[in-house]
Amino acid sequence: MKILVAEDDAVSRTILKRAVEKLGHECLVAEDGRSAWETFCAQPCVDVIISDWMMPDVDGLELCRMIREEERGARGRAYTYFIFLTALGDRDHLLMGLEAGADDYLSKPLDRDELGMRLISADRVTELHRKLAFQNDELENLNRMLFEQSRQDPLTRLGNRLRMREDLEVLQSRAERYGHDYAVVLCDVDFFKAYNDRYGHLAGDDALQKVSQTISASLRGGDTAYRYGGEEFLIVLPEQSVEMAVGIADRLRHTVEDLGIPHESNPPGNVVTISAGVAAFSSAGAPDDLLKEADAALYAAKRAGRNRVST
Ligand code: GH3
Ligand code: MG
Ligand code: MG
Ligand code: MG
Ligand code: MG
Repeated sequence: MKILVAEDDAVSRTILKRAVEKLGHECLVAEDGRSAWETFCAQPCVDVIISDWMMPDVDGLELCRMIREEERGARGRAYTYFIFLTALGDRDHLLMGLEAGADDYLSKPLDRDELGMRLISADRVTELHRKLAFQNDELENLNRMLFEQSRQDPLTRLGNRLRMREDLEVLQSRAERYGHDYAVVLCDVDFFKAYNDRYGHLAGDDALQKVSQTISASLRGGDTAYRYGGEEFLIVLPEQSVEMAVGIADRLRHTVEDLGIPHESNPPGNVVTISAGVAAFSSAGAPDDLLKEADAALYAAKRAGRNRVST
């Protein structure tokens, strides 16, 4: 273990350091509370602090409180086992020390066997803390992973409806509060049922991946595509008017068509195409109203012959 000894008395300090090193530990020393604190802060990890009580400036009690405070605040700081040095008959100090967050105490004058045993128990406790911290990290990683997975569509790797909802809520409140408008484009692959019937479901999956990749690759930084449903994608365009969104949607429509994925039942070009409906934020509506509007526009695009953009 890495052990920091804080002791203002030079003789006691040397004796303690020798004893600690003889037990096979690494020993850092500080001649008062302040320099102990500085050493502690400069080290990524100190397993044990053995601290005298009476020291000039920052005493042992204050040092102990500072350490515990630091552990509560700083993320990733490992637990430091704190042992007070107490002179015989120092019961009140001992109680105050334990209350301040000390784990254990050592009585003065130093008993080497006692020191050895106290450090064994320190090792047990710090080991437990390390394991707990490790498991906590693992749990946090798992949580992050689950959070991401629950918001991502596995086939296209686009955000799913849940992520879309959350993002739209944020955009909506920004639009309402600060007047940052946004537009949405609802895209739908044309005659996709027929595509599956003709080429098979796996080829259908493949086409959806290609279309979604092409769409997200064609978007600018702030714009986002989501998988809205089966063969439907929603594109969210912050700070865009309807007119600009129509321009973007039409460009996307062309890009998908240019992929040239054969689709015999989609005349006249006989390649996979999309239709799109565009709607923009209006101060009156909620995200749902906007989606309804985009859906109605999409329906109009389908009725007008597909492979086109409507508002
Ligand atoms: P329209 O031009 O009017 O949109 O016609 P459509 O055939 O595309 O519309 P419809 O809603 O009738 O059919 C959608 C099809 O999309 C049906 C469904 O099997 C297919 N689909 C939805 N999700 C997936 C998927 O993840 N993989 C595959 N392969 N097909 C899917
Ligand atoms: Mg002292
Ligand atoms: Mg160990
Ligand atoms: Mg559809
Ligand atoms: Mg369709």
